Amino acid sequence: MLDPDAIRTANQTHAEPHRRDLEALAEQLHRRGIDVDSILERLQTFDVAVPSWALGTGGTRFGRFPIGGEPRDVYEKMDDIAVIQRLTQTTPRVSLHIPWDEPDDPKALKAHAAELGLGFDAVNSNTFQDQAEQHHSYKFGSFCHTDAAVRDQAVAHNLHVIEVGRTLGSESITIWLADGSSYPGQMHLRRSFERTLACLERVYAVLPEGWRLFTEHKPYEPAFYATVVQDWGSSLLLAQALGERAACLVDLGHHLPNTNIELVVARLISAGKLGGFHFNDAKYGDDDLTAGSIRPFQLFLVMNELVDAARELGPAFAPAYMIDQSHNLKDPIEALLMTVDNLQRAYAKALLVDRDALDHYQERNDVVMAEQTLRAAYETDVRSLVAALRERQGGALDPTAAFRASGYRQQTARTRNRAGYVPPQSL
Ligand code: LRH
Ligand code: MN
Repeated sequence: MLDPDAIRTANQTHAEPHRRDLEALAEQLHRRGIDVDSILERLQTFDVAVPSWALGTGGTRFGRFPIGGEPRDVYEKMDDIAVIQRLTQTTPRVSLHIPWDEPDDPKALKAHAAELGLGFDAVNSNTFQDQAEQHHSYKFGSFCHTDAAVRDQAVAHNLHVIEVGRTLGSESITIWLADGSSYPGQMHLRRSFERTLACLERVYAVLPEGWRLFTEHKPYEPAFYATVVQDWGSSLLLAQALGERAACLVDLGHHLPNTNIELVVARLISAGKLGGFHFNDAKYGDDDLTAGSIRPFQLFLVMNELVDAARELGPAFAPAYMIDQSHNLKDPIEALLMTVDNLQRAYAKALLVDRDALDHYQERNDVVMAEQTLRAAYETDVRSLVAALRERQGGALDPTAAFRASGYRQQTARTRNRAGYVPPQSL
């Protein structure tokens, strides 16, 4: 658990400079006809789910550099996510990957999470790796496989994941398929897609009441010639064929260089098929870096499409916001604290866009004024605004400073490396 005084002490240190920064920003926004409290109210609606697979240090095939005090099981991952929620007040849900973080006792995990004030967002299935006890290999795919026995096994796995999710209180499943080929001629491009749709239809047919199914596209890796669900178009074709409770999940790192991702988001919104996000950032491939760390303007432009759509579509517009990152160099908790702050900032800047003015200039093709209107929001330093929201909700003005001051990582490095650890049993 995080030392309860850590936040209060750290906030005291930052109180005066924060007060002055917020005052200056409020005065500036007031001159622009923007009321800080109304922005804070709307910013408070933004929260994001933390992926269970990002609390331990990640790695690449070239190496992994573990840090002391990493969580040893899904219970300790919940403890770490609760620390992030305590500091940011913006991460009340967890997205679980199965079997990577499959609980022996989902009821016990749900109870443990509830004690920590956490719930569950989308569960994620995994038919991209072979598990020890598995009968059929996914080497040549899962839903697209030429062998019906492999497809049956993959469908059964997804139904199992949904069952675990139901017990945890989750209401959606994200299906990312590594399925594809690495050489021309290896795989029939249309039959593989049709087999994939047929398997998704079998999962969709038994989707519990109120559940949603998200299809996640990715251009390549581990397949290096053709990926069955390669792009947003393929994902949209699947979601439209499945039905109204199917939608497309946009992982920001799953786009070829120079793809206009905010345009992809706008298209999926127009189609009524934007299911959710895996937020992260990338410079080259699916780098899974800290969201907003490489292309903060692109992240702002994505948030701009979301705020614009919410203005029109109202509360019914509720994409699932989730993070999907791998932390090879940073302390995973610090990386996630930075991620949440970057996401809140991008969303806050999007809330500052003068949309009536933007509409006015766009409709009159006043290129300069339209661009300046958007940039004015992006160039606004909203750090004190986001900090004020956290403080107002009992969180930290500066989550990283409070986390470091708390000594939480040193404490887990001491306790989690001690032998004889037994995870909590079901009540
Ligand atoms: C695939 C992906 C997918 C997850 C995995 C951890 O690259 O983005 O969302 O299942 O990462
Ligand atoms: Mn993803």
